[in-house]
Amino acid sequence: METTVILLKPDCLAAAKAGEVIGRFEAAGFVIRGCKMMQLTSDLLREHYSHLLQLPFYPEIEGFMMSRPVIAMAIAGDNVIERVRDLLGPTNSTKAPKGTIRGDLGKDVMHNVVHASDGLETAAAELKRFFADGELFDIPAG
Ligand code: IDP
Ligand code: MG
Repeated sequence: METTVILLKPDCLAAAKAGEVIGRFEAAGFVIRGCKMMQLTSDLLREHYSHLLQLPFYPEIEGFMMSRPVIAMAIAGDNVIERVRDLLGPTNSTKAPKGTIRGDLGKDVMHNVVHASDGLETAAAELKRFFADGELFDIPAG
């Protein structure tokens, strides 16, 4: 059983779509192991998006991600990392098929509603980055 890290981004909360997005994860059978609201900081984002730091639009991404608090979640299930990425669709919302979260709710490549871990190693690193011991629970499905 894998666990992945989700961030409901500022555009998701601004559009009052948190419930819809969480509902899609619950409908897919995933179990919520952790959930909290947080104001992201520049330091945390520079670590989280270290693969984008050199890009000219990095400051815009940081500004967007700090523009209001986000909801961080840890959700678990079989193959959840890949399956959640499939539910999201590609990074660019304008290229995401209808029926995916980004295709239905996203605006463009930056305003794309949800972050999700992209592999086993990043999921492990992100769990440590966003959740302290005691903030993650082992909850049986069903
Ligand atoms: P991902 O969120 O689909 O894993 P990443 O390449 O890891 O995509 O990029 C992280 C976030 O940075 C994206 O979700 C998006 O918000 C933003 N981003 C990525 N590429 C661009 C771009 O070309 N222009 C503006 N923002 C971008
Ligand atoms: Mg990514």
